[in-house]
Amino acid sequence: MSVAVNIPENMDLIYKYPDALTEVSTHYCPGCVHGIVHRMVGEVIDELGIRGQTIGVAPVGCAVLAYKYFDVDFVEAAHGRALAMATGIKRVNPDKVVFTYQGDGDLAAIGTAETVHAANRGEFLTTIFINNAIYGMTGGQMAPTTLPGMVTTSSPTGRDCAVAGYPIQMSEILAQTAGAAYVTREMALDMPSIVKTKKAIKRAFQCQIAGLGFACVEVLATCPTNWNQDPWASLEWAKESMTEHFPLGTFKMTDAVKALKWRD
Ligand SMILES: Cc1ncc(C[n+]2csc(CCOP(=O)(O)OP(=O)(O)O)c2C)c(N)n1
Ligand code: SF4
Repeated sequence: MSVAVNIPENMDLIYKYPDALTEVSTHYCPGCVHGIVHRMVGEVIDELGIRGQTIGVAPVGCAVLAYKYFDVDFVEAAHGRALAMATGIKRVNPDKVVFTYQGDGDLAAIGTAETVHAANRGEFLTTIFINNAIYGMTGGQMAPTTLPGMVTTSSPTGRDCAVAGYPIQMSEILAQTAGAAYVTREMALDMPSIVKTKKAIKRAFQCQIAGLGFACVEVLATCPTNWNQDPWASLEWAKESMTEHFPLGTFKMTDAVKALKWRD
């Protein structure tokens, strides 16, 4: 949906609301990164001119209402099943561009099997994986990605890795699968990283359009509400603490993906 803007004759419009997003306020908390990543995905869909052929799959988690925020066809998957549903959609509609948008509870806990096998099968799908190290929607319980010692509502004395295991590194795991073509971990915590993450998201969509295999962009994000931090503090904390356990970087980029001419 386009937002009407009156531009004076001597000026050009250089920045506008993405057509691929609906003109509604989101329910996300102040300082939440979900809205920023929605915007990036919307801009990428616009820039690639694929709005009419894109189908999104929403998770269960705080992004459960993603279908309301994107002006593209969308379906809602059961918790963790987004990549199973996306697989079916893409296989019967190979001409469509299908993406999933998932949190760490959805993708890396209940949906681990669906995620690993979709990557291993090399499904022609794009996954946007928001890692905020916690279950946001349900009140801040420990996720598989929760940092060692991190206090959550279900680990009130801090995550004890001897009992609860260690923060699971999904990008490193997915990069080991034969079917993955492009796997990268980025963050959306300041302007430079937001610009870089948008480029990665664009590559992940282009990877699918070129039929090169499974692509996943993990985005380190915040959950100020359940971290009990103000938005600014949460950005700094994420940059310092999350990157220690989740190093940024591209873990897999096949030669075919490298050879693509990126339209950044
Ligand atoms: C089968 C099933 N199990 C558990 C739940 C409860 N549940 C809803 S959202 C969620 C976790 C969400 O966390 P995450 O995926 O990290 O997303 P966030 O809210 O942090 O963006 C859980 C456990 C559910 N809805 N369905
Ligand atoms: S609970 Fe956390 S992840 Fe959910 S909208 Fe609020 S800040 Fe974002």
